[in-house]
Order: sequence, then structure tokens, then C-alpha cells
Amino acid sequence: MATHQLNEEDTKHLRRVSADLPPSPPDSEHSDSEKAEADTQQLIPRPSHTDFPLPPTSTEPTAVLEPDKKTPDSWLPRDPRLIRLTGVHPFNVEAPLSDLYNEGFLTSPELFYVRNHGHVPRVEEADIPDWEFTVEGLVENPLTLTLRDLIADYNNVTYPITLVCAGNRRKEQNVVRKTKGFSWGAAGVSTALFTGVVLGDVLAKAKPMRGARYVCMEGADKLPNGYYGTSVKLNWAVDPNKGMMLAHKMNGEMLRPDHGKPLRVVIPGQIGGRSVKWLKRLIITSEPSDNWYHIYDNRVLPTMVSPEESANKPAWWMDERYAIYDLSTNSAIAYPAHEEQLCLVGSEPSYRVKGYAYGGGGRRVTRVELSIDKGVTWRLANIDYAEDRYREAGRQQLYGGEMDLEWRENSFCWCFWNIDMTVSELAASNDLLVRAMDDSMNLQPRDMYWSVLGMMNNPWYRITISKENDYLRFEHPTQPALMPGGWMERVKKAGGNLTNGYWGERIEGDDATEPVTEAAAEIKMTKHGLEKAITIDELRKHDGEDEPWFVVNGEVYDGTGFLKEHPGGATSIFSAAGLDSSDEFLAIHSDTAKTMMTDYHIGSLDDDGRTALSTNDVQPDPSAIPSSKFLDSRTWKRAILHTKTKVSWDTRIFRFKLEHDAQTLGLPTGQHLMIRLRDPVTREAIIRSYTPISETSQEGFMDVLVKIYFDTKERKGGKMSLAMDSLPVGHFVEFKGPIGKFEYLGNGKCDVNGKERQINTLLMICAGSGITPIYQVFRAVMQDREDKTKCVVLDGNRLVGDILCKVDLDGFAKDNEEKCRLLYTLTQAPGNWEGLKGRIAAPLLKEHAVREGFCEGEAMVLICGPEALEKSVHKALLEIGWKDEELMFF
Ligand SMILES: Nc1nc2c(c(=O)[nH]1)N[C@H]1C(S)=C(S)[C@@H](COP(=O)(O)O)O[C@H]1N2
Ligand SMILES: [Mo]
Repeated sequence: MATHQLNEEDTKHLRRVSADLPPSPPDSEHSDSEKAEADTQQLIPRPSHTDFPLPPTSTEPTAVLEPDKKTPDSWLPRDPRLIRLTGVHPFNVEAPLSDLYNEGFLTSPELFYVRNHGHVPRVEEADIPDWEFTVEGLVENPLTLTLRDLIADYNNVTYPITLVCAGNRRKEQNVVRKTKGFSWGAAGVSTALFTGVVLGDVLAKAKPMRGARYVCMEGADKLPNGYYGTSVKLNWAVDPNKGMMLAHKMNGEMLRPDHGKPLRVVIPGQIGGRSVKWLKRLIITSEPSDNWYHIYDNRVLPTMVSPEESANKPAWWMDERYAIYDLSTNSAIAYPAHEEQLCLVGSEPSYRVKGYAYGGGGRRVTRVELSIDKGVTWRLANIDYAEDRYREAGRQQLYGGEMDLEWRENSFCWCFWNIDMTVSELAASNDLLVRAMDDSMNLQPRDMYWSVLGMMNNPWYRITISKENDYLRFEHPTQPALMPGGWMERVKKAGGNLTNGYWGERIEGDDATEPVTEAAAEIKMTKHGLEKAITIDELRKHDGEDEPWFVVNGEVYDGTGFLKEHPGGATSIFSAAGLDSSDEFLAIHSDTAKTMMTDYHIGSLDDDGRTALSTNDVQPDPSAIPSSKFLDSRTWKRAILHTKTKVSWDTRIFRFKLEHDAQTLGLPTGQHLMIRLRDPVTREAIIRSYTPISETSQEGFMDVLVKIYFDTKERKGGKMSLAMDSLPVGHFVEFKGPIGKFEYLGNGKCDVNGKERQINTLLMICAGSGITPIYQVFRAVMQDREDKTKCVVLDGNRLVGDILCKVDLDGFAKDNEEKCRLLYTLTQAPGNWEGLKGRIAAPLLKEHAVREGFCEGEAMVLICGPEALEKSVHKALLEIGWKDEELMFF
């Protein structure tokens, strides 16, 4: 431990004499993986003192990619090879597994996986030396340091460190049962040489006080739930063996923006989520971080806790026992690659199987084993620990930091392994399995431990082998993101139970019925026995109003049959035609609606079609001339949150900027739009429909009035409204529309589900925020002097203060006494209240929603409120004598 502590003299000397090595050596060695093989295959002489891996040749991307142009990261060039795991934004990516492995032990920054919870904070070149961060909390000597001070006043060190996202290999969990996390393949792992200052040295300067136990860290990225932050234990942070550092360089160059430029924490051996990027604050505390992302991210809850249970009981998240720190032992096969083919005729007699492995908490991988008989017998693979070569190199200067791993026993990097197998034994087997063990004998399990966030997935990595004519074909378990492929999906589709202990295969002699799995509990929306493959071209022929087809979870449905009955109106089906509408469909529909889908199921989209659709989730061509109307019924469009105005304690007006100043929203009066937000951590889509309150002719922006349903002791708050409330200004939201089966055309003319109708009276019944669609129509009638339509508004609320848009409503009513009656009713009316009292129910309706006096079709009732209210109003109105055709529920 003492060996790494250099005395003053030493460091001064080192700093003076040592020049930085160049970022990449001239035409550097052969790829590291090749070298790994050479090392382990034969006895080779001890490497010379500088024979440790240096970074592969790297080219910093210079072009901003098309998809990024419409996001807050539109200034940031990136590598197009990276696979996007969460649509376009935020940027969460992994390299194709073969590309990652081919890079060798060190990964170039442009291919290094990225996990961003939101936009990337931007720092100007000139401001980098002045980047400030603080050390505060339970310290005797609080510090505010600039990056310049940090680099100049402290010793700099350089170490190779592997970072791994806790979600690495999560796609496998998602295939078994959907978790709340997005689908990482097996390339959520990368290694670099990090240069920076030992965290303990900075903490020592700040002098933690008695009682201090945790180091909380916070980044500069403001997210919907605050700045990203988390914590680790203080006693780890001050332990030189743990290697924690504040890094400013990666592979010898300044950190790239996606990786925390200009300063990040690097916590070796632990899940990547603890390594806070764009570091602004270190806060020393007596308790673990209370940051939202510390609590609701990076945990492995017990396997029986379902997504619903975890959402309903926050206590599961608060339990620090389920927080994860050290990585779990893991390994994966890189070669054979997914869909690699091996020709049986004329090929080499043996094949070299290769891959990576890593341990957690600095524990070394001590064995990697492979099986070709389903885990009955195992063979030892050769392991190459490139990290050892840095150890053997002794003390070196590298990239302006001291590199000295000789004294440190920990292994903080991945290792590469390989094993030769004969082609004939591969041909005789159905699968190839790998597992690793560390020096605490932690062995990767056979079975998956499923959990709500799908983290730390590390069962044996299995690839299947199938024989096709003269070829062997290999399949990995999954493909990252929404990309189809992999044996897991295939087995699941064929009805196999992936959790039966045999990877979903039927075992001979086992004719017991399959255990009931969670998947079986999902509502079946497909037609039994229907096996029809549909191509993307066939689907695209049905993207109009004639026989609209749409896709949910890869299955194709014909919407023609329910154009008339669909509660969302025919437009919502037309707008899904030819597209993948899984998100919207699943978010909005009830189990009953889902069951009805079997009747409309007409086939399954083939694999090429699925790929084509899944990569379709990009924004429309940004070079196209922006249209005069913002809304597009067929694609989600983004608008940036411009301002938030607090109207009352629980109501806000959100103003969104449209694409350009002359653009209007494009929402017909009486119609709605859908808003889509993604839960910043779980990436789960939340979709609700709203009616903006800004005028339809408004240019450049729109206003949406939202009532926030906060959590109370009795019940959970509203997912959507809480997510909206926590949105930072500058963040985008997605919109799609218009939807709805009612449109007010003016002068009493209405369009109801495609049919025009002439009325002379509108009765409008609403409660709470149900006023917003009503308000649109009401305002249109009131503002038009020519429009003689009579309006009666019955608006129910609890307190006077709860009445939304009251000033505007009153203003319109006052100017239009001849055609308008505005009735408010309160359930908790104050003493001096002159309006109606009581809830909107039969007695009130009998008095104010009289049917008598109207001829057939002369009047319409528009109703908008909570479901329970709509139901009771419906019943009461029918009793009063209204007909269903005269009622319109929003
Ligand atoms: N400030 C900040 N730090 C962050 C994150 C983030 O979104 N914001 N993501 C974390 C997660 S979950 C991981 S896995 C790593 C990823 O580091 P990388 O993007 O450099 O690979 O950064 C961590 N640090
Ligand atoms: Mo992560």
C-alpha cells in the first residue's frame, strides 16, 4: 500500500523528466486479441518494460449525425457504428460486439459504450481550465477547485480501467420478461487508460469529519428528476487499493463530451453508474445519496418484485441492501459472432472460440470454462490478463500521470480468453456455453436472476449451433436494442419456456406440462394457429385510409373492422397505418381491448420487416422544409419546453416552442394530441392525450395546461403529470396528433366521426382539468360574432381556487350573454358563493341539462372528466332523455 505513495522529491523528478507518450504508438502492434492468443498459446519471454497495450488508433468523429441534429446534443459529432439503444435521444449506445472485441484490450473513445440519462452538458474549450467543482458537506476544509488547480496541485496517475454498465446483457432479461430497462446486448463494457487524480488525495485535503461515511457525487446534467448523482462509501474512496479517481483524460486525450468532458469520477470494479460524469459536486455525508437516480436506478430488487409492485411500494427502492456496487462476475463469447457461418468442407480442423470476462470489486477472473454438452462437462480456456503487463512494467509516466500498478493486487480490467475446439466437435453439439469464476470462487450461475431493472445479468453465455447443409450457423442469445434475432427470441416464439433450466428446449422424456410462466399471463393478442409472414412492402401498401394495417409487437393487425367503433376515432387508426404503434397501443389500451385484437390479427411481420420498422424510429428528414403545421398524425414530433408557469399550487402551464416562429400547431378545434414522455430511468413510454389551451392560430408555440397529481398518503400520484412537472426547461417532449372523433367546424357545424352535423346548442359538462377540450370549443364559439350557437357550460370543482381558466371563461361569458350560460358548481363552496353547490350528478343534471325543447339532433352534449364522472353522467343523461348519438365523451 505504501509503495504507491511517492515522496515529494520523487514526483517532482518524475514530472520534470517524463514526456508524454503519444496517444497511439506509430503503427501500433497487432490487434490485442491476436496478441492475447500468442501469449497464451506458447511460452513467451517476459515482456519488456513498455510492452503493455496502448490505445488503438482513434479518429475523433467530426460530423454531427443526422439523428442527433434535432436533439439537445445537436452540436456533438459521434461515431455512426454505435448501436442506439433508446431511440435517438438520450444517447445510449454500444458498439457491435465484434467491433468492440476487435479493438483489443483498450477501446477507442468513439466506440466506448455510452450511458447518458439526458443531454450532454457542453463546455467551451476556453472554459475547460476554469471548470469548477466543490468538495462540501461533512468536511473541515470545504474546497472549490478548478480543473486547472486539480491538475497542477495534485499528483496525476494513469490506470487502465474497465467500465461496465449494470445493464450489460439486459436484453436477455427482457426477452424472458420485460424489465423496466432498455435492451443492452453484451457490449455495454469498455476499457480505457484514465488519467486523473486519486480521489482519496482530494478528500484528504478536505478533511472529512467524524461521522462522515459517504461520498455523494453530482454531475452537471440536469435531468427530469434533478442532477444525476449517486454515492459510494467514504472508506472505499480513501482506500488506495480501490483506485477511485477524478479523471480528465481517456487514452491520453481530453475526455470526449459523451464520457464526461472535462471531468468525471472513475470507480473501478463497480457498476458504471457510480462513475459520475461532468462532475460538479462531491458531498461528504453520513447517509447514502438521496439523489433520485441513486434510489431508483442501479438496484437489483428481489426477483419476486414485479414492475407494478415496485411502482406501488417505494419502500423497495429505499432499501440500501438492494443497491449494487461491485460488478458481478461475467463473461461473453465474441467469436463465433452472431450469425457467423463456418463451412464444414475444406475449413481448418479447429476453430478458436474467443471472448471476454470480468470480475467485480477488483477480484480477478481465475478461470473461464466452456461446455459443449449443456454444462455436464467443462474445459478450461486460456486467459490473457493484459492488465498484468502494466503491472510488470513497473513505474512509468504515461499521459502526464504516473502509471504504477506493480504494488496493487486488484484486477480492474476485463480479460480475454480463448480456446480451440475441433470443428467436428462443434458440429456434433447444439450449443456452446461459457462461464467465469473469480478469485472468491464467485461462479456465474446457470439460471438467470430476473429483476425489475434487469441489472447485473450474468448467467452462462450461450450460443446455439445449427447445421445447415455444409455450414455451421451460430446464434447469440439476443441482439441489442429492438433488433430482432438470437436464439432466445426464436425459442420463445416457438412456445419454449426460457426459464425451464434448459434454455427453453424440451428435454427428452420430460412430458410434464410446462410450468405457467409470467409470459403466459400476458394478454394474448394473436390469432391461434395463424402463421402468416407479412413483408414490409405488403404492410406499406396499407398505410392509408383504405384498409389501414398497423403493427403491435411485430404482429400485424387490420384496423378496417373497427374504424367506426374505435373510441379514439378513425383518425387514430389512420395515423398508425403502416407503422409500429406498440408504444401507443400498449400504453393506452385496457386488457379487454387487447383481447379483442385477436379478431383483427392477420399475420406476423417478417424479420426484415421488423428490422426496417425498428430502425424507423428516427425523426423525419431534418433537411426537409419544416411545414407550416407542427402536428403530424403519423410521427412523433419534438418540441422543447420553453417555460413553465405556475397557475396554482397544483396546476402549471407548459409552453413548448414549435419548430419555427411562423408555425401553427395544426390542431382542429375539439381535437386532442398525444404527449409522449419517457421515464428517464426505465425508458418506459408514458402517453396521455391533452388539449392545449393556446389558440389554434397561435404561431411559434403552444401552451398546455396540466394539473399535477401529486403523491398522497392514500395513493400514488399521476405518472404523466409528475413526469411533466419534473421536466427541466430546455428538455424536449414528443407530440403526435390530432386525434379525436369530434371537430367543431364553426357556426354550429360539427364533424362527428367523419359525419357532418348541424346543431344550435352545445351543452358542455366537465370537471377539473376536463375543462381543457371544452374550453377550446367554447372559446371558438364565443370569439366568432357570426356564430349563434348557444353554449351551456357546467363546470364542477371542489374549491373556487380549483376552477381552471376561470378568468378567461368569465370574460367570454360576460361578452356573450345572449348565447352563453356559464355554471360553476363546487363541492366545498365558501359561505359567500353564488354559484351552484354539489357534485355533477343526476339532481344537478335534471335541472341544468334538460333535453326537452330540442328537436332531434339540434343539440349535443360534450362531456370531459374522470372516468367515474363520465360514467355517472352518461347514466343520468340517458335517464333525462338524451340519446347516445347526442353525447360526445372526450
Ligand atoms: N452525470 C452523469 N454521470 C453518469 C451517467 C449520467 O447519465 N450522468 N450515467 C452513468 C452510467 S449508468 C454509466 S454506465 C456510466 C457510463 O459511462 P460512459 O458513458 O462514459 O461509458 O456513466 C455514469 N455516470
Ligand atoms: Mo449504467
